[in-house]
Amino acid sequence: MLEAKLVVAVAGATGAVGREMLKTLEQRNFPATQVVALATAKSAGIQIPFMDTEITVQEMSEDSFKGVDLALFSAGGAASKKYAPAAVKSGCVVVDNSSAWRMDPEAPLVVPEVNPEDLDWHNGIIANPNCSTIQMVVVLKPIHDRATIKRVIVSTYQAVSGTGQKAVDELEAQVRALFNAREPEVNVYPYRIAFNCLPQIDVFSDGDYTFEEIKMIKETAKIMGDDSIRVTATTVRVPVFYGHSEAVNIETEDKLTAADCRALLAQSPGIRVVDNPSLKLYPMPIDAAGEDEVFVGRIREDDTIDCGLNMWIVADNLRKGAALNAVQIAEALVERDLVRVK
Ligand code: L14
Repeated sequence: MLEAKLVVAVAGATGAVGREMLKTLEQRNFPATQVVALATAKSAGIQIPFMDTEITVQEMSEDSFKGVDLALFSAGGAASKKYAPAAVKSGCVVVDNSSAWRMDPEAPLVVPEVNPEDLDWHNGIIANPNCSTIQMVVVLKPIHDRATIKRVIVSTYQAVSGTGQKAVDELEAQVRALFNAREPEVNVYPYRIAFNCLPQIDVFSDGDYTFEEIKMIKETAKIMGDDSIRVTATTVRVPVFYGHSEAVNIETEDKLTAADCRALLAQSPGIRVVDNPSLKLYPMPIDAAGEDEVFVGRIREDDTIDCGLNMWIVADNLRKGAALNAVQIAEALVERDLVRVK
């Protein structure tokens, strides 16, 4: 499908998302002639299996991007701020998974099913949205186009893998400790996550909202290209390893019945509708983990307002929520001839 042959770098290659990026490039047969794995000095020398060989992780520096056409970054906000501009200077296009550039007016914030046209005005850095935002806007987009969304109320149930491998390890260790009547260690989150829910993701910010909630609100407006959609959010960490879930209430201008919404979403890109109450079928993180689509179910009309819908949206936060969306952006850049191949 893709003609170009590119030199691709993954910055933050040993992290949970970085590893998923490499896996996704491989699985989707991305047209790379060479893949460079970059990380901090601590991880340099680690071998990562890729295709039928292994690639050796190199320490990232400002010189790492010479000769690289496209870089996928998931090395944290500080590394993105430091190295993405250096990469762009050496002629590289960057798809960045941190929150460093998302609200920068110079950087498009893209979900390919929603706003691929925003790629056209990139200046070298394209931001990959927050995981919870991505899976929500994939579903909001067709509904907005059909019935005009006025307001969204979302509550999230987010997996620990979003925080990284260390949080996956901590949940497992805490469960083991509790089953062995030992005191669980708490390092990653402010409180124990095993058998608990934490109504805090990221730091507290304006108006006592968390930064995760603020990201969902602001990023949705930017991706949808519409400030008139009002969004409010409560983001919650739950003891799930992989897969974020969201309970979403949507108020629209025009009436959309639950049946029409189900039919609309079933034929929209990137969505799998799983919604059959009589068979007890609905999306769950254990089913979405490892999958590419955004799963939607529990679609019902909210009869407390004239035009309202409730639904339940689930996706793999490391795939569509991060690595897959970044690779889909890369594919769209190649298709639109927006990478200057050296
Ligand atoms: O990309 O789950 O803005 O702790 C930061 C918080 C990703 C998820 C981002 C988490 C998020 C992360």
